[in-house]
Amino acid sequence: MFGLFKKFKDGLAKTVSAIAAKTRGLFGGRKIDAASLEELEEALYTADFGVETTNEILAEIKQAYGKDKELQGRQAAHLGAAVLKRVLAGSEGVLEGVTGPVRPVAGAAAPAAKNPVVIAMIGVNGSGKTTTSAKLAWKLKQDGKTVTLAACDTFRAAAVEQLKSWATRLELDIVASHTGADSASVAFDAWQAAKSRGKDYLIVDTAGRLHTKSNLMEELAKIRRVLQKNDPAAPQHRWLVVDGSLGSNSIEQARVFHQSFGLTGLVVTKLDGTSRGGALVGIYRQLKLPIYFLGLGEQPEDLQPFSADNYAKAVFGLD
Ligand SMILES: Nc1nc2c(ncn2[C@@H]2O[C@H](COP(=O)(O)OP(=O)(O)OP(=O)(O)O)[C@@H](O)[C@H]2O)c(=O)[nH]1
Ligand SMILES: [Mg+2]
Repeated sequence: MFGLFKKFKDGLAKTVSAIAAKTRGLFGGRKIDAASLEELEEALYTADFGVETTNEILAEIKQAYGKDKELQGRQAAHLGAAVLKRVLAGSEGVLEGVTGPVRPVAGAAAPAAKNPVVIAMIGVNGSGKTTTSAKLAWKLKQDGKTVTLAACDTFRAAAVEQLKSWATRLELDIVASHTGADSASVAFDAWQAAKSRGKDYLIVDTAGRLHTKSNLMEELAKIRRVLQKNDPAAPQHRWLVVDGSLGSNSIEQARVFHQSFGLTGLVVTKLDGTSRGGALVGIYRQLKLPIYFLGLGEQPEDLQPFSADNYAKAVFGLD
């Protein structure tokens, strides 16, 4: 648990230091006063927590300060973290086998005809889909699961190579075709391969697309329809991979993807590279989609299951 929390703390360091820089060590031991409340408000805006969440955090701390003029910064930090956890209630996506229950007992008869659970990664260009697909496949493998990757970004030259090179590096199973191939038929073939190889998961990496381009959004729908020929339930997971450094600008984009594709969850990437790590709270508030993973760096182990508790504590410098 400690290791996991450290990942959150390190990964959110830029957001945390943006807050610390504005609050002059408030959470390190100062007493609360009118000036520090203003500093905190500004810091929360800067970190992109948004009006609603910022107001709720401040209201809670002001109320406590109204009752106790000796209120310490550290107590305020606990109050702030509690508000975040309350706002984020229900936000933790749990992918079975990664953060929770698991593999049948060795020797027990496995269901012969099980279908792979399909996770489709979708999102705008450069949000982190390919990297997340590879990292997640690696994580599942570490967890004792079997996985096939489907290289369905046949659009951009080098996209297939990018996923293949991750697969080689991390020794992952992959189904790929050539640039320009029909992405839906790659998805179909990959599903068949995953099924015949008895894999637990199929992770489908798709091409980046702008939510405003209807022909490209239609291509996603086609991937889904074709997968459904194999299994009407597929793809069980339809995750929007959101670039966390874009802050709250991602909300509108997420809404459009959700409308046209029926998202089931989110992955927020690149949080290690931004001081706007508060944005995921606004994204969750607006969409109420569970957040499955956070991208907290470029290494495979930097993809971490989302924990509201660790996130809230990291933001307020608690441990
Ligand atoms: N620091 C950091 N970089 C990341 C993270 N996730 C992805 N990246 C980087 O972001 C860049 C884009 O990632 P990709 O996985 O290629 O993004 P994509 O969504 O597949 O891009 P397209 O296929 O072009 O739409 C790469 O340089 C990644 O290494 C993260 O969590 N932290
Ligand atoms: Mg990609």
